Amino acid sequence: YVPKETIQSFDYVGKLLARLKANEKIRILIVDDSASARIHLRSMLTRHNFLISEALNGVEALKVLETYNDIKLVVTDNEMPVMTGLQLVPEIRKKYEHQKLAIIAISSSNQSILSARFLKSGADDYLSKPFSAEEFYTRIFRNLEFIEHVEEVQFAVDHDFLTKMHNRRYFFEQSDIILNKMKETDSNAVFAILDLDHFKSVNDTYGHDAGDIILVQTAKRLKQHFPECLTARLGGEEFCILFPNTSSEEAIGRLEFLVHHFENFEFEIPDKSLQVTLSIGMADCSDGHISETMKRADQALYRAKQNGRNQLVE
Ligand code: GH3
Ligand code: MG
Ligand code: MG
Ligand code: MG
Ligand code: MG
Repeated sequence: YVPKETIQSFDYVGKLLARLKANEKIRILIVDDSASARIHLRSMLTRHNFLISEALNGVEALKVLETYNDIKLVVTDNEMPVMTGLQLVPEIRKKYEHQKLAIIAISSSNQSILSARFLKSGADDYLSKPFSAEEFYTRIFRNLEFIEHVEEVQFAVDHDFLTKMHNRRYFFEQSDIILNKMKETDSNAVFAILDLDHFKSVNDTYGHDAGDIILVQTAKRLKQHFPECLTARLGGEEFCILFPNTSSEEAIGRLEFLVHHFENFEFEIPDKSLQVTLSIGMADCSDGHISETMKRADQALYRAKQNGRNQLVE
């Protein structure tokens, strides 16, 4: 029996319900050599609609973790043949950090030292048997809630709030990784900077809210047109695209298409539709430094504006 207040005191339960409606179930891995223990844990967890995977020992648990990359929580016994819980936890931590995966150890051992050893080796929490349903759920929810909070914070750090596109910070971090990979494989990458034309007058004429709608719709179109590229909002009405494994000719073709697409596209704002054109500056990433490439793309963008906007310049 779990008092209703206990469950309701967790924000997490509300979020859990929202996720269930969206059909996003959360997967938990149960590791225990005892069939009756597994059945007991499974029945408690499926009552809250979690998806469950099972493993009979540590070695199997590591395999299951590889198979499902969506596991958020591992609930593990200690005494098991082949690999114990205490051996399993540090193995999991070599690959999965606390922010991505929580581990709760369960043991009937009355050794008080065991909880400390589990926590030191990388577990997040410890339950000794027998435990009440109330304690069990409280620890499960608290650990999942922590992971969820970290995910939310990480999303806010990596994305632009208005358009939900990747932000400038994320772009610089990832472009370094991508360009280093390109260097290793001797492949070409192309960078483009995109700027909406006369956007200030859109705001002045139709209002800031209408401007915001256009920025959001622009972000959506960029994600749709370039799903395999790194796209980001650099700031204001400026966006960028990094094309990995792409020749200049191919990038030119796709960017020319985008310019024409914007020229013919009607943005929907309340009670009206309007056209907004796009200027693009493009540069090859041959020197392998994003900041150098960006300078050249910026100069190309400047020329695109000078030449009358609504065009791509290399
Ligand atoms: P150009 O063709 O030379 O690029 O002209 P422009 O008007 O687009 O460029 P300018 O740099 O003069 O103005 C950019 C405008 O973008 C000004 C600013 O108010 C607007 N802006 C920047 N961020 C946002 C935003 O988040 N929402 C809205 N609605 N407007 C924004
Ligand atoms: Mg056991
Ligand atoms: Mg502009
Ligand atoms: Mg400007
Ligand atoms: Mg601008």
